[in-house]
Parts: sequence; C-alpha cells; structure tokens
Amino acid sequence: MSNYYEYAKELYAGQGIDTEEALKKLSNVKISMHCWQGDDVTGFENAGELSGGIAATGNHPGKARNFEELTADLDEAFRMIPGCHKVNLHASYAVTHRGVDRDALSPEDFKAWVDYAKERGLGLDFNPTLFSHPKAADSLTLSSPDPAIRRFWIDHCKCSRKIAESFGKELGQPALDNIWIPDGYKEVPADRLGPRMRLKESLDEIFSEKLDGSVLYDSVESKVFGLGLEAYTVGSHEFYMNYAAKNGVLCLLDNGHYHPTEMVSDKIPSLLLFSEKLALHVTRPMRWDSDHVVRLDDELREIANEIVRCGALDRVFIGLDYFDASLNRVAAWVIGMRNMQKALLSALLTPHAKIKAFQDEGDVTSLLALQEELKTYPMAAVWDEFCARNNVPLRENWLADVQKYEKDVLLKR
Ligand code: RNT
Ligand code: ZN
Repeated sequence: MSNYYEYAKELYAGQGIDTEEALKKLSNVKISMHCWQGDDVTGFENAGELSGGIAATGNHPGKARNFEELTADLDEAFRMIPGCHKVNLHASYAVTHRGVDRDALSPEDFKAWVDYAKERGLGLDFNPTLFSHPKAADSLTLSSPDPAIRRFWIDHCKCSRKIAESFGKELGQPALDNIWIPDGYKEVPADRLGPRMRLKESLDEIFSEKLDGSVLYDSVESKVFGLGLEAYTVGSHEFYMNYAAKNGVLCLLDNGHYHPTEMVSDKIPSLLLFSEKLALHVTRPMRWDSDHVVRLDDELREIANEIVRCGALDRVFIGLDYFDASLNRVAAWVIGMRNMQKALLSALLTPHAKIKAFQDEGDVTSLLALQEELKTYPMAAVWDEFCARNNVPLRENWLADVQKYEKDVLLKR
C-alpha cells in the first residue's frame, strides 16, 4: 500500500468515507463490455453493410475478423481492466456452421462463447440483431406492415431469449437480453399509431413465453432517431417506458438516444422508483447518437452518482455501447471500461448523505462548495490502489502494452 493511498484514505475518512469499503463495492460491479467495438458491429455472418440507422466511422487497421481474433482482442482488453466483468454479445456473433438464419439460432450456436466465458469466469449478455440483414433492409422489423417480416423477427427475438437464458444457466449469473429495433421513417409518417400497435403485439408474443426469471432479464431499448430515420421512431421512450411498466420487463436507457439536453442521469431515480431493475447502455453522443468512446465527463459521473446515491449498484445492469473505427479498438474498450469504473469510484467516494443534508436544510452554499472541492480530492490514489490490487497496469501504463499488441498482432491481420 502506497503512502499516496494512505494519505487519500485519511482525507476521505475526514469526509466520513471509508475507501476500503468503496474499493470493495467497486470490485463487485460487473460491467458488460460490448463485443461489437472490436469489429465495428460487423459480426460473423458475412452480412454486408451495417444498417438500421447506426454507423461506425473510421478505418483504423486491425479489426477482428472472426471469433478467434475477437476473443484474443477481448482478452487483451481485459488484461488492462481491473475486475471481472461480462461480455455483451449480439446474435450476429454466432459461431456456427449450421447455416441457419437468425430466426432459427439456438444455444448451440453460442457454445464457443459460453466455453470462452466459463474459462475466464466472465458473464454474458445478449441482444437479438434486428439490423444489417436483408429482412431489415428498409428498417422495419417488429413493426413492419408485412406479416412475414414480423414473423421472422418475432421468431428471432424468441430464440434470442432462449439463448440468453442458456447463458444465465450455464454461467450461474443472470443474463440480460435486450431488444433494440431500428424501426422508423425518414419522412413524416401518415400513421404513427399503427406501427406502435404492431410493435406492441410483436413484443407481447415474444414475452408470452415464460422463461427462467432467475437467470434471464428482458429489456427494451428506446431511441429518438437514426440516420435516414429522422422523422419518426416506432420504439420511442414513452412507448417502451409504458410497455416496460405494464409488462414487467426492464427499460434500457442508452444515453445517446435522447435529445441533447435531456440527461439519462436524471431519469435513473425516476425509473428506479417504479421498477426493481434498470439497464443502461453507456455511450457518448456528440451532436447525435455518434457512439464515441466513453470519456470521464460530467454526465458519466452524474450517471454513476445516481446509481450509487440510489443505493442501486445491484439493480442496474451497466453495459457500454459505442463503436469507433477511427482508433485502436482494444484501447477504445480499455478507455471506456476504465472510465466507467472511475466514475463509479468517484461516486463511491462522495459523502452523499452529507451533501443531501445540505440540500434538505436549504444550505445551497455548502452544497455547492463541497461538491466542487470534492472534485480535487485524491481519487487517483484510490484508483491506482484498485488497479494495483487487481494486477492491471497503473495509470496510462496499459497503453504501451496495447500498442505492442497492435504492432505484433493487429497490424499483421
Ligand atoms: C443503436 C442502439 C443499439 C446498438 C447495439 C449494437 O442505436 O444503441 O443498442 O448500438 O445494439
Ligand atoms: Zn444502445
């Protein structure tokens, strides 16, 4: 233990914060690392272009082209990230030679991933993939007016839930199955209700099958608009918030899916008041849902503050969701994961009860003064201690490792 850490420990103790307790809580938080940062959401199906109103920009060399490369890259990233986490998969990452379409996938098509996760003590989460597919070419899936298209995607979502359930059972820790659909229109629609009625019916059928709720959590993810889908989104926030509340599934909030001044941090306590669990896609929107690598910015810290303040570390599924093709993809994972953890640590090192009391007493001066002074408390020392205890590189020392990996492995692809 460094003197640096001892000094920090004392300062935080002065605020009534036990740094050891904070470190313990932080090590229990599993973050779901999205596999799709590793290959710009390409997947293993040889599907053509990324579609559905999302886009990865950039052409940094060395992206993973198959299961072996993607898992090698994930391993390299996990070597730089303290703690034990989860991997978030999309259905398009099936490792299968059965030649089945997405509506017929089954747990056996993900056996390679389960073996991978088991060997490393990782958890797995899952997402049906309702984009980058010929049957989603016009960005209409579960709300399509064509019953055959709806059927295909309903079946895909049904088998996806079973795959996620199998992850939960095999790995002994709950898996989240999250449904996001691109459905919407570029032009102002003549009918806003019809597509939503069809989406509601499709979801009802998908969730009608009772699976093991001790290992499977279902969530639905809303959006505000997509590229080429500027006028109307079927699965809006209001749609899903009401659907989730009435049907006992979780709301998943992606902080790139709201209007620019609308904050997910502010929504967290409202949702936690009415539902036991909540799911997040943590991302960084710049002007639009651009999915930049997560920085340790004010909103990330506020999201973490809300989770911690609400005492909800075990009620929130935290997953990352961004895909930047313009930089080293392993580094992109490491930066985002470490930032999410730093934000949580900063929240765990905040004397929330004390500041809340200022608020309730109407002492705005003390509230502001303490919030601002806390920003320069020596959290870095506690973070370094966390990294040291977890045997991962301190500070920016991971970068040299990742650069070596790029030279030795990524650039040879
Ligand atoms: C798209 C949604 C969705 C996807 C991933 C790949 O806007 O955020 O979550 O990013 O499922
Ligand atoms: Zn998302």
